Amino acid sequence: MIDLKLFVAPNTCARVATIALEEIGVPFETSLVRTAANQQKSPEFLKINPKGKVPTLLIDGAPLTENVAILTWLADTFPDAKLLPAANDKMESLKQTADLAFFAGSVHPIVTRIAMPMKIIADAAQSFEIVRPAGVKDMDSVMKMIDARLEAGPWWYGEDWSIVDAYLYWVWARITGVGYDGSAFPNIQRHFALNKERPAVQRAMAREDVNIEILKSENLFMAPR
Ligand SMILES: N[C@@H](CCC(=O)N[C@@H](CS)C(=O)NCC(=O)O)C(=O)O
Repeated sequence: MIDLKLFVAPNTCARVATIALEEIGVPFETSLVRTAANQQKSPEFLKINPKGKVPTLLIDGAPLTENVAILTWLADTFPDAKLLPAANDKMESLKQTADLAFFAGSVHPIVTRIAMPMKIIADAAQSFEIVRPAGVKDMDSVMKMIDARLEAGPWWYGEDWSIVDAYLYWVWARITGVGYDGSAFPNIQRHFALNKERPAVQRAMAREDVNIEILKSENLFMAPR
């Protein structure tokens, strides 16, 4: 059996890979990275992932980084879990990669501007007054497009759930968790509610809750704001 260890931190995009692993149902361990203590930039962690980011997946001790790569590897290695629809040809497969890359490369940076604006401008007042509203404006256009795509629904690819849906679940939770007004996007709201009902999503969230309690007990929990 493959030994799988996922480096995670609560509320981060590591949730997407955690959901993927829970959907697969394979045994795996999560290792909590204390971002408030900058553990992701510690020499020990940088030896594993020089980019200093979660998620990082150790596969039999060898690290794989980047959500797109981790999710694609999981989908390919555990096809029975149907993390992505079966692709009939290379082009179909590339379009799925494009969907994952869209969330990782285009949507995630806007999430950062909304949920962690102080990463863009350190000055707290300026980050909340300038960076966040600009992020919200850009996110509105993205969500308009996604809401239209989900009109037929219920999932990104129609009838069958995929890991792209977990990506959207994380994005939506992260931005609405800091006050993003999602009322104009009923299809995404419905999508989010459906995701919350999935046992794998609930198990992933339970893992996060355990880690949140650990961080609170160490005074290292940064509540979304
Ligand atoms: N491109 C990476 C982005 C990973 C990333 O930005 N992770 C964030 C959490 S959402 C992180 O580790 N932040 C810690 C830091 O930047 O110090 C991916 O898609 O996996």
